[in-house]
Amino acid sequence: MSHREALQDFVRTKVKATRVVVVSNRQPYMHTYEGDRIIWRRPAGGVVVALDPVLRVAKGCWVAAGQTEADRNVTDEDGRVRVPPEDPQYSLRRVWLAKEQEEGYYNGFSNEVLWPLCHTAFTRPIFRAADWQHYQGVNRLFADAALKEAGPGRALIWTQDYHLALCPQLLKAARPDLSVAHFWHIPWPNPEVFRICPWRRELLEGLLGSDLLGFHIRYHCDNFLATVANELEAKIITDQSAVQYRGRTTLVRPFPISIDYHRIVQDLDSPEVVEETRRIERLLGGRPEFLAVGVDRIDYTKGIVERLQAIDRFLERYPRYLGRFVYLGVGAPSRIHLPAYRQLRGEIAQQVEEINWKYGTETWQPVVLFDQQVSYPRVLAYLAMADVCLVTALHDGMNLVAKEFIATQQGEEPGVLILSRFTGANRELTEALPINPYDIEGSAEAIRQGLEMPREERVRRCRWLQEQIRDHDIYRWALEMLTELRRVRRGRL
Ligand code: GDG
Repeated sequence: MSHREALQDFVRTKVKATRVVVVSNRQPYMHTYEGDRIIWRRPAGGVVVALDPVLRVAKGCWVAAGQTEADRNVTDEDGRVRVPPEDPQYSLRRVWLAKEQEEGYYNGFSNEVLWPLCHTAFTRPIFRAADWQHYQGVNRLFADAALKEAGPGRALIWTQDYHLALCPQLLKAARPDLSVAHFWHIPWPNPEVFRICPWRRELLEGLLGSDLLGFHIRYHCDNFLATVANELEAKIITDQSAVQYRGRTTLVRPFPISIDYHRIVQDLDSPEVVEETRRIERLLGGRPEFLAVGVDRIDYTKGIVERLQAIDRFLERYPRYLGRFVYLGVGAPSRIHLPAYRQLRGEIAQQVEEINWKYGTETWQPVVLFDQQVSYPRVLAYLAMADVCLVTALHDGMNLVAKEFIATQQGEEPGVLILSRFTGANRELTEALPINPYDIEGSAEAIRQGLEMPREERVRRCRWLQEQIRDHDIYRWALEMLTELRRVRRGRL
């Protein structure tokens, strides 16, 4: 039985008497206008891939923020619409946020406080009392919508990420009988860092409303437990990795998130990916002799500046690659309203220009950068073509691109993954070439080593990594979380 079937089987047999509600900031389906016609799409992302099949089987509900006018126009007066639109199986309940709520809760508190606070990337959080007020208010909105959807009987509410840290506690306070799980998709910092947050106690208490709290790796769990020990009068049960606080117990466990490995392998042969591959080759004027690829949201945690510095150093140190090596970078712009992100985009553009000016010729540019969102088939095409994939994050909860790259390397000449030690993925993907992205010389050397690695070694490492990811795919992640939740709830899910 595949992990996907095992997950569906678990939901069908073990969760059958329970209403399942998933809560996340980002919605699994989005509607938009194309002319006067309403079309829909499924935003890319691991969580949607894993939880959509759970809800399809459970016939549950997903609560998320609506975004567009079309989103509003397809929903009923409670904000509900049946999805997937082509074959309705469960409801999506959209929560509507006013402009200033979005500004304070999303841009402000989530992305200018929690994001920099939890990533060691040396960007200072900006604490504003007004953003905190909005964060609290919006978390209440999500929790209220989830409670309505839970109905009066047995229910499991699965909340996601750093946008919704207060939800678990709000849910439990209203309904102590609910099963509540929360997954935190980014790192958890050490207590020294977290203690600068003026609202640290409230955030911790919010998360401790969960029965089960998941992080990607053990290290983040340990940091969380140490933070709780420092900040709250709570009992830490170390051997069970649990916290007892105000008469409740929260289990804290690692669940490394992953990808839909089989689907990626299958999609590689689709006409869309084949067409995109041709298009990219045309754009580059043929396939370069040595191709390095990077795919990221443009974010200061992804180490894009450091990656470009390493490429510069690599070309300086190994001039034999001049005219033969190309770095193709795809950077989807994100959080563009925030000054730190606008500044980063400018910095990257300038760096690319300098490198191309320094080494480029009339017929060859070493760096080609697309700073726009591209389609999923295009991402697969880029990754599949690469001789090396550069994942240089300064700090990353997991990093799915690393896993996606490995899944795309199905041919007889697999490429090499260069992977930052500061990603969660580094713990599992031990046959990648590890780097410290701050060490520019070391990264430049890793690029050379990756490009010159003998075929036999590339094949051995890649097949090992593929087996690892195939065995630990996104469905297993969801199944393990549900199984653990059922265990802590003593079978009462
Ligand atoms: C957070 C945590 C954790 C990127 N550009 C395009 C595009 N992508 C896709 C990638 C990948 C996803 O977006 C990015 O996932 P990552 O895991 O690499 O990074 P974050 O967005 O920071 O995600 C992270 C993750 O949550 C899950 O828990 O791993 O640590 O920070 O799937 O392929 N997809 C498309 N066009 C693009 O231009 N279609």
